[in-house]
Amino acid sequence: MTDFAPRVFSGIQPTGNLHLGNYLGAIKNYVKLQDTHDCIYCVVDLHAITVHQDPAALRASIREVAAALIAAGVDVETSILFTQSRVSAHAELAWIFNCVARMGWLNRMTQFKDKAGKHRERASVGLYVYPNLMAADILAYHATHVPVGDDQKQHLELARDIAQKFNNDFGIEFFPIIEPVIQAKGQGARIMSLRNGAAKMSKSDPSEMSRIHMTDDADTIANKIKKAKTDPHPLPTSSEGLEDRPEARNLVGIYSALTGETPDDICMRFAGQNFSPFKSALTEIMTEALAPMAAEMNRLLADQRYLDSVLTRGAERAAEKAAPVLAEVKQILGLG
Ligand code: AQP
Repeated sequence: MTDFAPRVFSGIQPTGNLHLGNYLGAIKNYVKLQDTHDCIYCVVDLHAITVHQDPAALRASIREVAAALIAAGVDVETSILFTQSRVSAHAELAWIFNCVARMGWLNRMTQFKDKAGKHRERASVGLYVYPNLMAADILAYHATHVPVGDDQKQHLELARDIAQKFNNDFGIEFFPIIEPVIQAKGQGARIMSLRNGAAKMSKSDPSEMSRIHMTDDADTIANKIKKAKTDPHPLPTSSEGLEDRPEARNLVGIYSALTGETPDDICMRFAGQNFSPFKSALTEIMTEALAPMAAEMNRLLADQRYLDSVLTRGAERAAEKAAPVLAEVKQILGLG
């Protein structure tokens, strides 16, 4: 088996409303992985347009994602931060992968079913083939590790299938087999809505009370946590007691992801009490974690020229890395 140099790639859609789930599920890992890996982070605007976007809002959201990543600790000198549509290798390789992936594979993607819902016939073709573009994003850089939330696991398995089929079809070991990097279960892998413990915290939830935004101030965080759905029972003595209590489990999971304490230790500390003291403590640690990032994000957002220059330089560096991979793919296929 060929040894591929470890390299991280991950992307975030500029669709507004960046939230605590994006931070704890993905961005926190982006920062950590920089210590050990060569990292490439991408604002995936071509993914965003699989559903209609207002052009001005999209432009603003691209800068918002860049500001969030820098504020969270992505170092734009060592890591690469750029916008997907500025590097044409993504779209070119995605077309090639449209010809590698099988219809049956895409038909199994649960995110397409969830997002298209009852209106499948009216969904864009882009939304359907979105996982092929995601595979291209990663494999254009021969990336080996992909930090994502648990919801992206199925798409990463598809990217592995595409890499494997391409390698098998041409009898070579050209693409690496990707490893997902996902937070521990119950500690950030899947943060749920504050209003419904069965639904993922999501940018597109119509209720702002369902999510904590990365830019929420202390009062807004306090209000959202105070109103977060719970149940009438006291907190249990161990995490086993959270099993059939999705809202309580979610809040303990958020606490755990923010502090690094285990859910068992957290339960033990608040055991037998109602949610009020726990919610106060959670509000405090959440504000402590998010406030400095929000302040830095706002500072960066006021300096659009700086953000645009980071993204332009990032695109140049990314294009340099993707070009030889795409050229080799074309050679392998017999194109040109
Ligand atoms: N609730 C979540 N818990 C943990 N991780 C999450 N991620 C998203 N939601 C959660 C992770 O954040 C990264 C960026 O996600 P994205 O913006 O590219 O797309 P998404 O998964 O579609 O995000 P949303 O918020 O759920 O948007 P909508 O509402 O449009 O579907 C990814 O690594 C994702 O796993």
